[in-house]
Amino acid sequence: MGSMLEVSEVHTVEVGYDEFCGALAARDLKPLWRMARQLMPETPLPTTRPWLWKWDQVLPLAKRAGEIVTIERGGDRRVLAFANPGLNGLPYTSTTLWGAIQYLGPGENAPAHRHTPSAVRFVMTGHGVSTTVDGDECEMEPGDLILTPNWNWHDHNNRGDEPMVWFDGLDLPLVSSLEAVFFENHPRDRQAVEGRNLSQQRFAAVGLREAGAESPPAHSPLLRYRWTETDRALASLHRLRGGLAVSLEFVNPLTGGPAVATFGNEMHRLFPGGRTPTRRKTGSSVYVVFRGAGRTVVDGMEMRWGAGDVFVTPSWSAVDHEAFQVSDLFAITDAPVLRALHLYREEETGEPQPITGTFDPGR
Ligand code: GTQ
Ligand code: FE2
Repeated sequence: MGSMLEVSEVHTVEVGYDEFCGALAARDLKPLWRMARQLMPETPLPTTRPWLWKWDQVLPLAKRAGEIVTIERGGDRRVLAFANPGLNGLPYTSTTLWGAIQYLGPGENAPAHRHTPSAVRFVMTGHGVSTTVDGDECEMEPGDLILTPNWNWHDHNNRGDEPMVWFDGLDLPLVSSLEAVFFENHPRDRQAVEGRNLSQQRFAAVGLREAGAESPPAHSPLLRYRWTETDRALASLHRLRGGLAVSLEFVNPLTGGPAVATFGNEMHRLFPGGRTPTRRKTGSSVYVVFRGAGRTVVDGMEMRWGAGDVFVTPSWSAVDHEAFQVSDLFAITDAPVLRALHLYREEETGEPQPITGTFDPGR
């Protein structure tokens, strides 16, 4: 074999174009002039499709998984991923976000492990479950948001007498595309518990924390964001602002930055009275309807939702919402990543977008 710098064969201008393209392919080269438009579209061309998963269709399947798939047989977790049909069979909800439903029956334990993708749990239904996060046993109630940040040990335990269903949000697709996924099983199914709801006790009130605590850890020191607080904050914000919608971001109380570095966590309260202004933003969002009913229009397609439904809006899609009754939507978004990389853009499109079709959940 000759040296890398040795030119073994020189094509002349007489060589036909097709043969030339074949010669490029044989050397693992690709000409930009054939793909410039796809590589550099004027505005983003997401492969993530707007999609909707109905609670009425998903919950029975999660229940059946609870009956026929033991935690051992299903691996560590009884989880059904919301797989976006635009992503070539990948189990991801958008190109950057993993959204899934997790079902844990009475008496069940999902064994302790840790991984570099960060996760959040947004509790939909059930009582009596806790997730232990690095020794802190975080109780879970409907509407609570529980963080299991990057490389924190976590195990889920149902000590109650009913199943719990929650939404899992992870940055797995992003961390996977960065080829930075690490995983480790804990030597025991359950971690030793240092205390219950410790992070909350250290942050007993907004803006107040235990004195003398260590300097900021790598992740939010608050691991459980209680629904009672979120609900109160939404109500107070709406008293102040009024309007069709108020939105909260879950933040790290030490830094004011995102609660999780790699994806945003938001809570939206929508009020009946019409459609919100149409907006586009870079980055995808996965919404979880906690309560209420309404519709969201994404690039002209109407998605009608109710409690427990999950839907995804792709990057740069035109989005507006309308609540038919007061509605609370939890959402994860990759906006913090885009912001950190100076890629975040947002605009209001002006006119309400025309509705060109309705998503058919019966498909
Ligand atoms: O509960 O630890 O949806 O590790 C995906 C990966 C949940 C979990 C998921 C996980 C978990
Ligand atoms: Fe996990």
